Amino acid sequence: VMSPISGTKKRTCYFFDSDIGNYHYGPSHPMKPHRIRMTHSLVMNYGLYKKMEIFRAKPATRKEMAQFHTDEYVDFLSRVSPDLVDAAAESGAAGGGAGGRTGGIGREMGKFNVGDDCPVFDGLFEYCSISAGGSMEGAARLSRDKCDIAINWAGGLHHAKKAEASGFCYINDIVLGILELLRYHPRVLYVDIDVHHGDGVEEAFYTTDRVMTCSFHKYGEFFPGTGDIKDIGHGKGKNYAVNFPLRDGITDEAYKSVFEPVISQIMEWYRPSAVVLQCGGDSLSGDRLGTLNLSMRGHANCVQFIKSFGLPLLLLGGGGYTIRNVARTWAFETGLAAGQELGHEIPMNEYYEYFGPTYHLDVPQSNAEDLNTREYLEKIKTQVFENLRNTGG
Ligand code: TV7
Ligand code: CA
Ligand code: ZN
Repeated sequence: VMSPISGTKKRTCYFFDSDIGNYHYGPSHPMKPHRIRMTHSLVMNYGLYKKMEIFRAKPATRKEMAQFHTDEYVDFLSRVSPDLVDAAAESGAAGGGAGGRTGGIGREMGKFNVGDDCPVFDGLFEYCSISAGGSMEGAARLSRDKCDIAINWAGGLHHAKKAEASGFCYINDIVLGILELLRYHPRVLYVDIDVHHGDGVEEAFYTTDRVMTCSFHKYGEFFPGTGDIKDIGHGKGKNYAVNFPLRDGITDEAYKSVFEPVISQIMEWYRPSAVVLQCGGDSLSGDRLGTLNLSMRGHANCVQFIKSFGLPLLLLGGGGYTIRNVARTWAFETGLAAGQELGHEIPMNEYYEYFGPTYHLDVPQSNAEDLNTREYLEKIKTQVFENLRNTGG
């Protein structure tokens, strides 16, 4: 007997482009698109292709990207290349373009915040097109009722702004996906479990009540520095932005104790007709940049809980810098979406050596101290509830 909500069979569409793993931010850069290819290898070798439809999305065009970004910024991304940057550096134009014979590429890089966190690399624009194409096509298939859950692990690049790159993100595939959903859905809920604040998505919809954004993130001396509990939206959007600031070391149990009640209240009061979940894997225990302490199951519980509401759901990637654990978790979450719990033993696959010495699927919690006291979490939760009550529901 199937339970009416969580047991209902879901039609899952999964987007993957085999080129994605070939893009490199640079040798010491923590962002590794290769982890998406590792995830895909697990997904295939666990046999999940039998449970879902797999697509290679049409790469997003400049025109599609310009539905959110400025033409000028999209143009720049499509033009810039490592060769151009090197040429500018040689002619002395990279620093500010004073003697620029190369069209002031250095000035533009400064203006669009392209440089160290967001470097220019080979194929940058194609990489952006693949990421955004998956989220847009996923959203379109959900809107046309071609599936119940759409997955794009190459998406989730939540820091990108209208005319600026930020925090390893250039094109905001999430905003583009939500804009697609808004063509059919009156209200879209965006939830962000990446350890960083989902600032780009929040900013894009800060003054509208048609999108509610909700980010859980480490707050306090941590990138990007925004996401205070007091930031709740503006104008028509007042009370439609939710921020849950966290301290280091939150565990599965503590995270669940705030995530589930907050999401339940939002569902009850906001009544969205579609949901986008950014599943950044840097909230996992042992992440190279993150400082939280979620196990794979603690992270995946968020996916399971959101799925249980039975709304059209777009699942996206995001951060995640201990790549073996990101691949494990996103594969497991793909299984949850497709209705198959993956077994404990990692199956043989092209990247098997990454998963040693255990060759097990789980990402365990550590014994790190949890600086989120029960009182602290209760206080933040109560304040979030008070803000929500003002939405008039
Ligand atoms: C969604 N943290 C993105 C998260 C973006 C975080 C940052 C780095 C970093 C960049 C590197 C690098 C790094 C070991 C880590 C204030 C700065 C400090 C650049 C060197 N190693 C997501 C962005 C964050 C780049 N940025 O949410 C090249 O860490 O803190 C900052 C800003 C200025 C710039 N410098 C770092 O997960 C996808 N960057 C090594 C090489
Ligand atoms: Ca977040
Ligand atoms: Zn992050």
